[in-house]
Amino acid sequence: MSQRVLSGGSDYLKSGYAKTYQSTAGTQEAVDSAELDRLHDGLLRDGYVILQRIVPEEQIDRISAELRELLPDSCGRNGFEGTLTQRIYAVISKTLACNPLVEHPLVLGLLDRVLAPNYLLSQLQVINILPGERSQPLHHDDAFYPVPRPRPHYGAATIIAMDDFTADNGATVVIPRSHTWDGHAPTPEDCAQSIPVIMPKGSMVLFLGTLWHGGGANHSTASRLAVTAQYCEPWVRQQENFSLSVPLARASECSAHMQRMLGYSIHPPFMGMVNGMHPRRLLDETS
Ligand SMILES: O=C(O)CCC(=O)C(=O)O
Repeated sequence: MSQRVLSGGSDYLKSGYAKTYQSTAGTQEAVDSAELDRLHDGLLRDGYVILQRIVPEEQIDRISAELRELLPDSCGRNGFEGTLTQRIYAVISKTLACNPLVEHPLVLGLLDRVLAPNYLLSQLQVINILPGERSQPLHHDDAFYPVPRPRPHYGAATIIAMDDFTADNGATVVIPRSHTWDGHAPTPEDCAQSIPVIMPKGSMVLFLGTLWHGGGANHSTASRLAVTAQYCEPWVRQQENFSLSVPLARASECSAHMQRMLGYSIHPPFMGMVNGMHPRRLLDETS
């Protein structure tokens, strides 16, 4: 009896269900490819890159005003979330104000280069570090995928400054080039190499999931507001369960890029399918 074997190059493995619903991955507004090359080189070299003032100040102020209204009265539940840090979770179910930050063309352009097509949003949070907060334990974001380092990143993240990030108000701290490390945790000598990401509001830092970083201590008298979006490869589990946290009607209000990153997309041939079909069908059925 002759057995048939699925070939690695078969069209089935590449296209999956993407006939009616062609992927919109990589179709965002064009960005200057020379600028992308420069940023991409820096990202691969240092593990992070700062995108200076990429969101206009008026837009940041408008979004911040809305987010400040949504901040909870309570702070984090442990030293990692920060006992003097307010966090908004399930952001998309509460407001769409952060979506333009999540799908900024320059961010998607860079993610297109460091993650596979149809990468996903892994989580979206708002983080407000209050005066007196201690520094957050250093960590790397994809540490919960139990695959030993050194290894490629399984995700990437942005932290968007909604206030100026200064040396003393809780600016994110990074250890440059730590994305290439093996599995060791930062030593005191490594920690001495950490630097705060000082940037004006409207800027963001984009880093790979293997880069050691953390929220800084806030020694100032004002709070530090940030939006952070984490993205992941299309074949790992998202941290936020968007299928449950974002109702279909809400997802229908989002752009095609956001819908794709929330999970209305397929990683060929069929990761993400619903009832054997492309998940975008559900959005059509609700409209
Ligand atoms: O708030 C920050 O600057 C970093 C936060 C962070 O890395 C986290 O909560 O995982």
